[in-house]
Amino acid sequence: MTISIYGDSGSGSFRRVWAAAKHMGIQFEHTPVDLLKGESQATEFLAINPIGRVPVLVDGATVLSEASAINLYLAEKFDSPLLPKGNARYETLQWMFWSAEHWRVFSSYLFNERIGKRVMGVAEDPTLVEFIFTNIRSNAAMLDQHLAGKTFIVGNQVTLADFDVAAPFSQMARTKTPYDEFPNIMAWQQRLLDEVPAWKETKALLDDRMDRAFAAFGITF
Ligand SMILES: N[C@@H](CCC(=O)N[C@@H](CS)C(=O)NCC(=O)O)C(=O)O
Repeated sequence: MTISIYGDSGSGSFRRVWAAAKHMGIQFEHTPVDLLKGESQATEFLAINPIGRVPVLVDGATVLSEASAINLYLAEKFDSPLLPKGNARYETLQWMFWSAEHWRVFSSYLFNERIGKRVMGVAEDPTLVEFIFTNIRSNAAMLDQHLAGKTFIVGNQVTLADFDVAAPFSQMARTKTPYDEFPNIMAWQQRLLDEVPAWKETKALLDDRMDRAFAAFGITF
């Protein structure tokens, strides 16, 4: 039975699953959902995922949303080292939870403020952007320290934590987030691009999708 993953190739959340599934060598079908055409809110899509967001995985009777949950499902199903055994598993989960609650959340708000509002022709709120940047910088300072002398987030092997924590880099060129103030973070991000072909490949596809889609609105970055 073919695994289907629903998503828009411009979505950083979809990219987490897309890249992890490719990295694990899983055969799957990509079912496109065009977010800019509002397809995530269409009745047919809401019937699959009432939350109205991508990615969504359909594997027979299993229907899952939330990229981290999908990645955990796939890593367990295919017994992938992306979800290590022993204490490293709980460290991986620790960073995935941290990423959701304290890290990616600010990049999502920033994307809405900087890009979403631009599409709607509304000015960004500088106070809100300042608040977001303050939070990103304080979290990035801690992450930068954690990464000093380390190859990846957990130990010296790629795990699902790397995909979850690296996700905000998907939109960095467009949101102009100041991750470049943090040398260990930048070195780790480059290492992921150099050593994880699926991360590099999905970056190129995501950038292409975003650049073309926004050019249609007369927006360049
Ligand atoms: N917490 C979710 C976030 C999913 C999400 O926000 N997806 C966005 C694209 S990156 C989406 O589908 N937005 C469509 C909408 O809000 O209608 C996850 O990690 O999968």
